[in-house]
Amino acid sequence: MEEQKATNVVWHELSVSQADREKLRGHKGVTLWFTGLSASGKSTLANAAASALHQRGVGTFVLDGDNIRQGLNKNLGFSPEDRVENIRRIGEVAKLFSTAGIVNLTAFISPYEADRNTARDQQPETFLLVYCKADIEVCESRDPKGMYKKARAGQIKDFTGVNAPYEEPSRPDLVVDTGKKTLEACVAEVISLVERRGFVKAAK
Ligand code: ADX
Repeated sequence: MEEQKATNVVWHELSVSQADREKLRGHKGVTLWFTGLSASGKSTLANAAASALHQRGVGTFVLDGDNIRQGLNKNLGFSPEDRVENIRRIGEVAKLFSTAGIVNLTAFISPYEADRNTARDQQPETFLLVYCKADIEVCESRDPKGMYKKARAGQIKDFTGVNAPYEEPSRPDLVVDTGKKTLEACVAEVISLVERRGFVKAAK
């Protein structure tokens, strides 16, 4: 965890509480943290699940690695230290969204178990880890951005799965077989998880 640099800062209680916001919306805020290799289907699944929930009147927001790395985290690369900071910041942003009463879906490789645990510790009651499990061969055959090809050719260093590690989650809340199952089946599993855990009411 980052050290606290600023001194003389005092926490302000907000006048509208998380419970107030959740009552207004009719559902709770939660982070669905998708982890998995590049091209395992994290963004696709997060977006499809967000669309399905949105259609039911649930407030959603997708935080996506490739997008966040062009804004908030544009000063970070892919060294182990930068990936740690990437995930720490996203964890804090995700927590803000949960506090705001939004179902937020994060799509980051987040290759390190310790960092995912940090993100969970930032909001233990409102954090669900979804492992998008797809073999590297499947991800590599998809290769939508041509990244694996470049990495194999030595043009990208520290590329997850090729020359940088991916640590499989030891205690995910859900494992989705995004390598073999259809998108619809994967979405249904994600929706079922948020319903089962009581964040969103089951569809009538
Ligand atoms: S994370 O490891 O820090 O969680 P993040 O999800 O933000 O990664 O970014 C991954 C995306 O950045 C990939 O989908 C890919 O398009 C791109 N990328 C560029 N270089 C790399 C690299 N060395 N390793 C992994 N992904 C990379």
